Amino acid sequence: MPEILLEGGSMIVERVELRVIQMPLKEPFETSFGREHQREAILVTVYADGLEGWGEVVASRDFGYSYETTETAWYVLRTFLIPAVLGREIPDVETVARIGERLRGHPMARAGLEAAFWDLFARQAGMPLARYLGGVRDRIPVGVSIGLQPGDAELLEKIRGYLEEGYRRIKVKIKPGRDVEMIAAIRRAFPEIPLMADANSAYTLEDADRLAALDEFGLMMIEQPLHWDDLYEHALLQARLRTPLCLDESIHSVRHARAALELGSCRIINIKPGRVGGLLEARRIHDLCHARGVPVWCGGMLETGIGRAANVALASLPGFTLPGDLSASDRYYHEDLIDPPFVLQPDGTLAVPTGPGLGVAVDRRRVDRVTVRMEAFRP
Ligand code: OSB
Ligand code: MG
Repeated sequence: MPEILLEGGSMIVERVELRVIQMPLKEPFETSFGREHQREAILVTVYADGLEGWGEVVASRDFGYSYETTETAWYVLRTFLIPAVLGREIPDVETVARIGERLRGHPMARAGLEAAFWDLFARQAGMPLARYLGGVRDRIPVGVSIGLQPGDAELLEKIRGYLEEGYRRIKVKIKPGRDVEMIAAIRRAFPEIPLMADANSAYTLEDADRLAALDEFGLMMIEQPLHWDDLYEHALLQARLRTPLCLDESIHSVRHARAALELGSCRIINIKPGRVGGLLEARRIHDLCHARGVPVWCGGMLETGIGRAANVALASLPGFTLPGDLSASDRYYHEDLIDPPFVLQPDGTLAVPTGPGLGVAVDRRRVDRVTVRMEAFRP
């Protein structure tokens, strides 16, 4: 009997592991919705076809950015998603995405599982994930997202440090009371730098005049000023601003993206695979925007190197024309989970890994050290 080769990437899922990890951040990260001292996340490992694939679930311990938390994602993964793939023959990533779509929500849980399959299928094909996705870049221009600081002096100091390291654009967090005067102070110190502000839904339409006062500072964009699932009021606001709006929280799918562009809710989109249910939907949003000439960039959720590697691969697609929130490993963590870590290149870029799949080696000893909960699933 000739050996039966499973062609076209089909694979049978032999085992899945979930781990909750807790990674101490080098410094706390504060936004308008809260302050994080350590990054809690779930790592998903899928074993199939003699290979392993890794994905990161970017939900946090607390809600705030979205309704998903580590606990809700763990529940959804172990109760619905893992049983749907375990022991089954999976022909392609689209199948995993379709299973996830039946949930009508919980995008971060779905995206973490889907990412592990992207890693697996790209490895099986012997290709770097970036190329497997259709990426064209080998270096990704990156920026840095700076959390709210105790005062302007601390913020200016941080900005100076990151610019010296070579970051290509600076994003600062704003909220009522820490906006116009703070941005004015930044512009006095750094008149020319590519600068943007992210409000994480801290404002309402009643603040439109205050937000319009930001027009004079030449910001690249204002990210997500209004309610986290709103498109209509952002359209009303955009009509009153010269500065482009960029949506983050409000874009959950390619349908939302299309609606936002048709309504004029934004002129730029921040794409995060976790927020939209996975890399497949992220790529659909990219394709839509690319076809319409709308710039996109890859957002971040303080990922470890595992989630970062997937984001870097995504950002290698041709429409990612703006620097992403994809900073080097040492901007977040003393020690990343991958070896080697992501390092900022002298030209302000991250190099796209060239090995198969995510193209980064997961350091299992480090993963073990930060794991606080683990469960393995077999058929
Ligand atoms: O709104 O983009 C955001 C981090 C956690 C949750 C939401 C956001 C962020 C960031 C940091 O801005 C991006 C990064 O460097 O990973
Ligand atoms: Mg944001």
